[in-house]
Amino acid sequence: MSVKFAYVIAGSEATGGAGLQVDLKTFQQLGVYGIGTITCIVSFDPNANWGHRFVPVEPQVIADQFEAANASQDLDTVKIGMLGTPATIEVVAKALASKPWRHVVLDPVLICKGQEPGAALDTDTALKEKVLPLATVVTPNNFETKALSGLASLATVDDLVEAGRRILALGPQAVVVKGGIDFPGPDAVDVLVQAAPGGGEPTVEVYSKAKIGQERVSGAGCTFAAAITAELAKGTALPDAVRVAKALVTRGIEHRVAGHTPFSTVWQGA
Ligand code: PXL
Repeated sequence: MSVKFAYVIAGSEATGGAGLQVDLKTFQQLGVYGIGTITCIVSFDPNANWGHRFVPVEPQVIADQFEAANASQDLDTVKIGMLGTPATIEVVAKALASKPWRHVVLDPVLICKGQEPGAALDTDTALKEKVLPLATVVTPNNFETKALSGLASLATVDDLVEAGRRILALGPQAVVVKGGIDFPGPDAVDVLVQAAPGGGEPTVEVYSKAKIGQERVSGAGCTFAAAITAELAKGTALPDAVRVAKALVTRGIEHRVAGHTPFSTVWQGA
């Protein structure tokens, strides 16, 4: 049996509960060989309310990692996680455009606590213009969905679908809108909106599972997008990849791990 590879370009998160560490754990859990490129280093500060300390990796060092990773294996499935600065987005967009991909899964991590609001806006604009159009799948959370779609309220499944259609118009081939904990009602609802191959009406699929608790669990979004990436790397069709990812995240939240942090984190090994 031949080994399947999944590649991730994302930030390191020092407690191991989010970012690249979680992506690689998820890849392993789903039986694919993970290769990662680090874009930035986030070290929460236990002496400052666990706020983000953020250090970007030099653009040339990101380009070097990309070169090493892609020379070592024929990678065709990549997840993009936290990028963090316009300079990072520039180098990653250029690297992505340098070769064809079967799948580019974009987790559009927009706001990171601890970043300057002005810098964050530049970063959001650059992500929207330079990386979003390269994505075959984008997985915005509730907040990111509002930011990308311009919809102020996500109160119904129809709102999630409409937001997905609007984000589709920005260039990706498919959108998984995650309602998450902020979506009204007892269920965690995700909606897959996929462009039709011939340019007709987009297809829509709704995934719903009962919410587990009312607290945000760190690493859930990273795990979800990484699981979709791992499944796509294995050749699973997107609607089934989303189903597998949702089941894995649900199980990971049920078996979440507490620490000295104010939030618990997903356990990929459940
Ligand atoms: O969960 C979003 C996220 C992604 N990537 C990195 C992070 C975080 C949140 O803390 O630190 C590196």
